[in-house]
Amino acid sequence: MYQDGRAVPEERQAEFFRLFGFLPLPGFFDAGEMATIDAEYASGLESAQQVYAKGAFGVRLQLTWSNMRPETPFLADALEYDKLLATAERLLGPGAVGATTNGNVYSGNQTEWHADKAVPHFRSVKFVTYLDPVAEDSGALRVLPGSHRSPWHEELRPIGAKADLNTAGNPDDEVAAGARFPVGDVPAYICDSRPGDVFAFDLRTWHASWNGFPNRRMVSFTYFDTPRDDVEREALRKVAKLVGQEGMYRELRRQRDWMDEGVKPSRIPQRERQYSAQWLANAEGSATRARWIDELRDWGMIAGPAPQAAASESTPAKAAPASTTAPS
Ligand SMILES: O=C(O)CCC(=O)C(=O)O
Repeated sequence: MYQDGRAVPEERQAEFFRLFGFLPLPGFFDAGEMATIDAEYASGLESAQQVYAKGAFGVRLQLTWSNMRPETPFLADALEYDKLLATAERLLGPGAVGATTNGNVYSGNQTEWHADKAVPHFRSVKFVTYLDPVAEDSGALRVLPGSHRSPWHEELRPIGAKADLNTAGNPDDEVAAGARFPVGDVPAYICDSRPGDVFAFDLRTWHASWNGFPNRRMVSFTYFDTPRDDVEREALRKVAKLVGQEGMYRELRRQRDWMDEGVKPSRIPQRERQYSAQWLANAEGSATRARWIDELRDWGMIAGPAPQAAASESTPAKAAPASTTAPS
């Protein structure tokens, strides 16, 4: 399937993704790519830890950071990487827009059932790759096939632990207990994974993990589909608004966590943004990225100054201050 370094998922697989809301892509990254991803993951985490308080891993003992940073050049450009982009376009359509490239570390022993986004008519794909082997009883992703589709998506709310799916990270709304169904009681597809395997899922698909180990490492790449009509455009704007709101909650948590560690507010490092000035500057003049930046700006994912203005700001490498929200 992945010959000559190019991913060519067949139409049958795209149909599977549309029907079931996820798609296994075994052996997607080769050993060389995984070595690069591993090394950049370490650099990204090291930088992120200078911005996020040590030990303060937020919801689900999870830390997520943007890889649109100079220390992680492969991951920063990965959304334009042939293999990933071709796969995203096959699953969504030729207008797929690269939205986020993130690093994630999980140290809790479970991730409760949730969907990353609950907005109807929002079409997207997130690719995740775990850097360590994970299985059913050791933190493998599990997904509920078909749960990206309404009304099944909405009917599944009782399996989630959160009162409101879109408030993850709000320090005042951590309903971590109280799901009616423990993670393992919900019948699911288990995404057993070895390094190099990738799983694609729609951000509306319900997913979870069980019995994970400390420092479970994962990187993710997310694309949004270009809206085909006003309803889809409105859905995207709503998603962007929610991402902004989640970013605000995450920032509040971050400040609280540093202060819990005894750090004075004036000493708290500048927060990270998803879109670094460097990524927005698009120094190589990629027409694809330029189009994405325009779209992301139009939807409200990128706020603030235009790319040229952002690029000319002097930018401390570790705290990319260009614009918009924290990683999702
Ligand atoms: O690996 C996990 O525990 C959960 C992953 C997840 O929730 C996500 O990728 O959105």
